[in-house]
Amino acid sequence: MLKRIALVLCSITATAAGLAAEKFVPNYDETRVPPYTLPNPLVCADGTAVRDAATWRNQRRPELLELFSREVYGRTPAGRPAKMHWAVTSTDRAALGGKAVRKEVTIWFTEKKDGPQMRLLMYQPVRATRQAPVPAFLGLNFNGNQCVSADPGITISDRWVRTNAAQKVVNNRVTKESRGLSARAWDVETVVARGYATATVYYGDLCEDRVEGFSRDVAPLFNTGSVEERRPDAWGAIGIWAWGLSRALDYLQSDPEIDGKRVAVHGHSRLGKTALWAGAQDERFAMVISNDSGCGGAALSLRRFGETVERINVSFPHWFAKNFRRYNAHEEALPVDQHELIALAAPRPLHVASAEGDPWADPRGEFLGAKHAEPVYALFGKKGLGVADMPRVDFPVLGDGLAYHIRTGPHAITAYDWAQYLDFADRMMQK
Ligand code: GTR
Repeated sequence: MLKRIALVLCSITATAAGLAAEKFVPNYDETRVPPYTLPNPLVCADGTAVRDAATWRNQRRPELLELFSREVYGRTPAGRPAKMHWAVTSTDRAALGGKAVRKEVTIWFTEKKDGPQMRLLMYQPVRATRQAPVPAFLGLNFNGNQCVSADPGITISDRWVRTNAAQKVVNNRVTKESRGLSARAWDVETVVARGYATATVYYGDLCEDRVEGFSRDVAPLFNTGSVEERRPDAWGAIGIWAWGLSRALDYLQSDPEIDGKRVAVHGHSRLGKTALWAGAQDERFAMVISNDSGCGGAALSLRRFGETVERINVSFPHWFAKNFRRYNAHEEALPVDQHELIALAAPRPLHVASAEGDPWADPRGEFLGAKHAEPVYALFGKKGLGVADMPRVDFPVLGDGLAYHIRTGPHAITAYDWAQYLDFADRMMQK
């Protein structure tokens, strides 16, 4: 009997989830965006108006961080584990045909060499030295470090990878043919030629991008529990990935050839959401870049355009805190919206990018996310974007503290996007 009830319950839950997904029709019509009032980043919970940078820093910023931690991404454990350590496992001073230095570093999160760990891959200009350390870009990758360049010297990931025929992933393992398959999205040679190092880690080293990921690597290290059984404010995979970015920064700040005070964190799509959350929490990041991050990233949730809170929580139950599900189809109850996530980077430079062919990520919502962060940048004497409305496609706005562009083409990160990030970084980080 009990078994039968359990079976019936199971099938009801499965049907409910199926129905929720099925009935979801994304809105792509601007005239059907519901009226909304954004939460004001400049009013504290006790009603205090934020009129200066000190009140922002001491009162409002911590409040917003707490709300994003508790209600959206889940709580991040503080600092680095006591026994975390690393080793540079290979260095090639004549990589990419002599144009770059390649390093591989393993970062172990405990004292155990067979415990949770991540592998960082880095290219830096040959001219980077202890005397003249270079700024760097840091981002997670989707398919293993070997995807970012065809360089045969990169160690191939042996980790679980989402099956993706285009990326030559077979049975959740990458093949040798996956070398360099995302090279266009990383543009390593251009970044290095422009005088920056570029560092990356496979996000699956931290938490596999699936519900089962919570049973290995970083999640158990902090007794997170399973996706469904964790505390309502426990972190989700985005939180874990963002934590990994901070641990990668720990290493970069120790590398004498890198200027650890000038490291930009970037990411595409779900990893763009991750970069924003990492940059919001960890003020050591000097610049933040969100490429097509969409819902739960730079796009305003209240617009319900393209992907919505409900849709993302149903499709990816492991990405956010369980608390975030309370706002499924109830965005109006959210105590924060994503412009406040962007504002948490202030006064550090932050660049939001969209693609015209990516309505799912709500380009206008991403623009407005940056636009409505301007009042916080103003507290620091920065103009922000400095434009009243969304710029035309392929007309980037590199402003004062904030930048935005929308380019032609699909959901992706391209050489065009990199060109804008590099120009903005030159202005903001090379001064
Ligand atoms: C989609 C998801 C988006 C975005 C994207 C990606 O399926 O709905 O939120 O993160 O994946 O990461 O490529």
